[in-house]
Amino acid sequence: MTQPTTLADFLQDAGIPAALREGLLSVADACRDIADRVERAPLTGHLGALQQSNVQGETQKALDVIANDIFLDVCGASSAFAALASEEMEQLWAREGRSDGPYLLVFDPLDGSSNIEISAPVGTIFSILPRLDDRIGGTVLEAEFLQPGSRQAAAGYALYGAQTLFVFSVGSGVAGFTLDRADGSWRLTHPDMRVPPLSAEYAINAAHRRHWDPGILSYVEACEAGASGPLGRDRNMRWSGAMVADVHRILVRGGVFLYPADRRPGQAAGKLRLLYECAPAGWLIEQAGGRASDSRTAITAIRPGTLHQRVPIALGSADEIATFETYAGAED
Ligand code: AHM
Ligand code: MG
Repeated sequence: MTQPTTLADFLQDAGIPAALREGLLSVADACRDIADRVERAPLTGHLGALQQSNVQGETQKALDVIANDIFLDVCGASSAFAALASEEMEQLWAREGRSDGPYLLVFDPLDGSSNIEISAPVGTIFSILPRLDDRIGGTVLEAEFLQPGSRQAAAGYALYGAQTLFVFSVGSGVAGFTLDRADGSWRLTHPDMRVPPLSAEYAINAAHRRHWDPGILSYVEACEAGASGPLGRDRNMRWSGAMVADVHRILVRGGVFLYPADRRPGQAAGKLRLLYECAPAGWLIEQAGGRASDSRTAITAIRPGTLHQRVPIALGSADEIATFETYAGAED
């Protein structure tokens, strides 16, 4: 059997700017290194939590910090990027003398890291944003990162699961590559990924049901009612604990993923972060024919006010998100 196309060849043929190609290859290199560290974590003593928190007040795992450091080493050295920002760093990070990079990189280095010690899937999410021409060469300002998802030059994720995958878009569809451990190459295995329009699967952490607003509750009750309810179809629920794994399932098998706002302290805008979790995931789903919404507005239309802003999110098959909005968007 002929070997599938490599990531480098795919990017060469895609006709995208050389700097974007270089930036994407550096992200893929970082993800390959992270995959190795995730796989070897039980052998290297890196399964557990550290005695420290990140800017969100969440306990950091050893691998959260290791994965973040890999991004700084690998992508921080790429001439594509003038500065980086991540879930694990309170402020942006810029390497001295690299302000001429035309792009900014934002990322969640290890999404779903509570899955690490149970050997369940974890992932990396990233987004590449353009700098304005008249800013290139100047000191990077935080305000430059605060762009709506519709402005992304590229976005994607790596999934460290049964296989290691690298899935991304440069604004013309979504393609997925599998890591070939034999030679370390990424090979095109999922060309032109499209969200299937029909699916019977929904994903929400229903342990928080008592804190939901009425619109969320009535949508989930409609899902639970199955064929005899208003949505007219029996459903299954799936919740992986890592958004990357849920987004990947939706790209392959359809369905919806919900992380709504709720009435718990600190959850008034949900849990997930706009800039480096929801905007890239939402843009990918749109690129694959689906939709992502905060229940009224497209996720990719929302301009972040801060680096670590949270946003409620529903993403998945376009028709199902439209149905969800009729329940959740009509609540006040
Ligand atoms: P993290 O970036 O700190 O890992 O948090 C994000 C994760 C998502 O991957 C996942 O969908 C969600 O948090 C799970 O939250 P919960 O523990 O409320 O089920
Ligand atoms: Mg994380």
